[in-house]
Amino acid sequence: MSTPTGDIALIGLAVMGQNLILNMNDHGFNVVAYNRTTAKVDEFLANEAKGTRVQGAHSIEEMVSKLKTPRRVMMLVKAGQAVDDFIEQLIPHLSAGDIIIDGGNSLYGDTERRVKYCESKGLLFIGTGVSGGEEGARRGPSIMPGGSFKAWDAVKDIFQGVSAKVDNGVPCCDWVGYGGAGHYVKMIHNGIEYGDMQLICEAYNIMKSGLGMSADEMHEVFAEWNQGELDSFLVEITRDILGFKDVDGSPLVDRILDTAGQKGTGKWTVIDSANLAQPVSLIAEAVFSRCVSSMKDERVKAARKLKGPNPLMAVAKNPTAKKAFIADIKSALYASKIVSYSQGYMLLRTAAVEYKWKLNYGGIALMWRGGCIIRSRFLGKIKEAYDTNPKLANLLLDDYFRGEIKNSQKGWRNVVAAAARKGIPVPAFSTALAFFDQYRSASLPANLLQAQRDYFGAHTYERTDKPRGEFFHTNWTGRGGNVSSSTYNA
Ligand code: NBP
Repeated sequence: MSTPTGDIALIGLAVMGQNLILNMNDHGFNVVAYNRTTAKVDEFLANEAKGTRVQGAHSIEEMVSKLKTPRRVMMLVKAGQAVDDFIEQLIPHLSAGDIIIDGGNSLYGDTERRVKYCESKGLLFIGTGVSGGEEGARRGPSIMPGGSFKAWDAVKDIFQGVSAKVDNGVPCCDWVGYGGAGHYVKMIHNGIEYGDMQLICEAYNIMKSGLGMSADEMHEVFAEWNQGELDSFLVEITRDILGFKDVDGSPLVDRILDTAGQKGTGKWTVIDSANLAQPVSLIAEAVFSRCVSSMKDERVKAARKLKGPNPLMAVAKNPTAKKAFIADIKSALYASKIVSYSQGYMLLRTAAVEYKWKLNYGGIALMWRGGCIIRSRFLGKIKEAYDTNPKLANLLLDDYFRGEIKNSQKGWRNVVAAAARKGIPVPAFSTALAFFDQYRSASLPANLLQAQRDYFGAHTYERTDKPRGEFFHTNWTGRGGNVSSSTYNA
């Protein structure tokens, strides 16, 4: 048998797998390609991979036999059972110290389990987020690896080599942490992506419904926004989408049905935020907004029966006032985005404590700065904030972001108020503002809430005139007993 020459094997020849293989090949790595449906291996070798050094394999055994040791096998397949099935198929062919890598969008809890399982078999396991879609995989994605730390040295050159680079060559890839940490960070990335997309859609909707603007006019606005602090991949593609014409020359965006799909990572972020008691309200609104959008038939029926104000705003007719209002929309988008990232980082910090990960928050911002869907200039500022103060309790308290919110606040409030008056839904702008106002409130109406809980369920309360940790119960009606409920938070 000839000496193995493969640096890494990649299972899964769909859009991500094929492009990542070609990217690895460009960087000098010898990749062995395999797919469940093996006909795709032959198609790939005969077409996209023609003329490269990529090798094909038609069975797991053949694939493994072509790899140098320690063997590195990466999967880019549908998350879930397919990953577990491949692990089972791989185990009999691998030896101690070999590395299995899952680059799909797996749930972090599954990755935690797989790390432990593979380590119990003497193998190493990495669960890594790979973001950037087709273009990222081909030209340089953001890569967020976690799992068995012992495997990092053996994959670092490949991962950092093929990843996106920022600031003259800094890779958007670094070790995240043990167990499911890499996939967790990717999940938060996707949740934030949901939030960013929803915020942009709300800005678009106010311009369209409230100001009566055409796709071409909005194309100009997004082009301008992309020059400043909102400079980001998602604002850039929104600019291009709004300028894109259908075959008859009209904007294609106006012909696209308003029902959004989702594949789960936003929902997982929200579920975990609820489990960890972290108010990630903006991502939650983004997930629920997709749910409402998908109720198209019901909405069409409701639109005939439930009437609200005419959405067209008076400022739409006055060019100076319109321009000023567009600037306010930009402020609302920017301030809400700051809140969304603050909430995402709150969840990351709590998860790090709960799941015992040592996360580098500035490093995470750096990984997201290039290659991935939420890449932006803004993330450079987040990195600076955490580099200056790695223990920063909340991004909103950082001097730079505090200043930015201060400057944006008037416009932000104006937009939320105007949208409410005109019946234009802005769930993400409004929840961001509500959170901001709650977070900066030294006192909230939860005193009344505690009284209500104690009234009907004897759940007890603490008093402002007594030390924290002392709990009281009042017999509010004179009919209740003196027994109180236990005090705990679920
Ligand atoms: P898909 O998510 O569409 O998965 C296609 C691959 O999964 C094919 O190789 C297919 O094999 C294999 N597969 C399926 Br489907 N069911 C299988 C099963 N039961 N057993 C074994 N193999 C199975 O591909 P993708 O869009 O390239 O994404 C790959 C991974 O990367 C996913 O986890 C995805 O969530 C993640 N991701 C995707 C993107 C993106 O923009 N598309 C971005 C970032 C991350 P077959 O050819 O035999 O059907």
